[in-house]
Amino acid sequence: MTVFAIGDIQGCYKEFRSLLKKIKYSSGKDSLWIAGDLINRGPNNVETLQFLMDQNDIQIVLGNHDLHFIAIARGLANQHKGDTLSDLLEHAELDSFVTWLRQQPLVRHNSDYDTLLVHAGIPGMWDRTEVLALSKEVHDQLTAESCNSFLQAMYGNSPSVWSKDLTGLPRLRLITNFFTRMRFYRHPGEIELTHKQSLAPSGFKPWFDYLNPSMQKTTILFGHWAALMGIRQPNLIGLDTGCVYGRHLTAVRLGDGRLFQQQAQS
Ligand SMILES: [Mn+2]
Repeated sequence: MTVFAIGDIQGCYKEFRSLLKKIKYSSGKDSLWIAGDLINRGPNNVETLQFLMDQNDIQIVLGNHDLHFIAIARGLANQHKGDTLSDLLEHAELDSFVTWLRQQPLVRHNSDYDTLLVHAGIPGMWDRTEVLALSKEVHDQLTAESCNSFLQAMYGNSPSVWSKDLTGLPRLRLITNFFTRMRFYRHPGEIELTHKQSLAPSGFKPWFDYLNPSMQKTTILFGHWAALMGIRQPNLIGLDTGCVYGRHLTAVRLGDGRLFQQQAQS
């Protein structure tokens, strides 16, 4: 079995299938890890989800676009300018798409490869045990019957400073923002959510400049930040290379770390 980690597909189904051909992915034999933002902004969201849901060995984490889609599908938000979710929202299988996505976590740890898979990043103030516990707090909300109050409250940029004493919806919103939207961070616990490029705003640094000491041997695989163009550092692999913006879709083969890319096709 070979494990391939793939960045933000965002409904770019043609490129996704071309990339799978390029890496000689074999369903039933190989494993796919997908770093979130499976859908939105690209053209073929239905085909993308149907294919992913059909794979035997697949590990998904949720991104901000996936969460946004769940909220829209449950009538709690509207499509934003540039969203392309109508193919899913008007599809007869809408309920099964939403049910499947709601089962997916925000962070996954794999002990065979000592890797963390996350959409945006892992802030430096949390050790691995805390990361998995906090991810589970949000996962428990999403899988609960009463997930609407969380989905309605997850939007927004505040609070921006973490405290163990935060409770309720503000706590869940900040945890979700760290794992699914973060780019810039100020140690020990402040998130910055307005800058999308690669240059840090004053006082902040890219989140991965502050790795928790418990992560020294752990590899973090993440997506979300297309402007980094697939950054590679020891124990850090950025997988989002902006396919939906006309650049590339990227896969990394775990084990030897080899990189494969598919150029955007249209
Ligand atoms: Mn994202």
